[in-house]
Amino acid sequence: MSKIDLWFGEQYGRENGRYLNIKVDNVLEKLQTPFQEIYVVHSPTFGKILINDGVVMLTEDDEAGYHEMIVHVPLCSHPEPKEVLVIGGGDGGTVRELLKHPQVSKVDVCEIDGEVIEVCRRHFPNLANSFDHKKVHIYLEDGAQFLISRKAQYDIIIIDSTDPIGPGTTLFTEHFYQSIFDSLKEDGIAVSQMESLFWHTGFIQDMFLFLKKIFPVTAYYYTMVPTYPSGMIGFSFCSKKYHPIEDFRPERVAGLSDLKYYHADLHKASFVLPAFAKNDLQI
Ligand code: SPD
Repeated sequence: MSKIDLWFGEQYGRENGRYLNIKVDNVLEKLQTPFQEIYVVHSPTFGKILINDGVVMLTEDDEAGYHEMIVHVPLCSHPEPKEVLVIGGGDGGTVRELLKHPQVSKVDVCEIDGEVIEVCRRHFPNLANSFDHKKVHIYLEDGAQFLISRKAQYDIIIIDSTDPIGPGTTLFTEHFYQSIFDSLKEDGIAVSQMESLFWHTGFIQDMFLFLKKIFPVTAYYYTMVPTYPSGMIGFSFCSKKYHPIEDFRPERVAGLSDLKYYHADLHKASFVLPAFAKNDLQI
């Protein structure tokens, strides 16, 4: 038994000294790609963990709450979600959930860092095996560049990105969301990870100032992920036509297999915000 205690702590300047410590019993892989530093470690509590540039991307134990909610909420709000684009999502968790919807005929994945996909194939086959499905097409490109030549092509776009720091910052700009709008069909829906209601309130408010200018329907919903900052993470729901509650199709949920987190009541409940957010954020 080692006398050395190894702990990982996510240090993230904007959070003013708060961070979660996770006990680690094995470092399984470390590599530096042209885009980021990637670690895969093992935790006795959370199983394998993917860490990009010091930020927890997923753990085996709690990834379902994130991937099920970033996928099933928009897909169960759209009458015919056939053609889907994922920007980021190199671990495969979002694609795994998309493939549970029989209506989906094509999944394009635009991931800037192909090494993420390879690392996840080695360590997270439960997620990354989804890339082998015949409906899935992988493009190793910058998301903003990829959108330029794809106008009005997608029913759903999911931005499964890292945090708005470093290279990720371009995925949280007004210009980028205008491109997302242009690449959606006339009734398309876009969903993106949108940080913590508790720790990033100013950031979320700033984002919604321009999201509301671009999209006729906008909303914020959230999920619980114990290993993300503050234990939760939210999503922006941006739509050209469909409303996430009024157009929700609960009958779809019964057809989804192996759900750990998402269900029909939770779909609706996830849009109900605490008083401080409802009153102050005006989102
Ligand atoms: N603060 C961490 C946010 C990470 C969001 N993306 C995770 C990618 C999982 N597919």
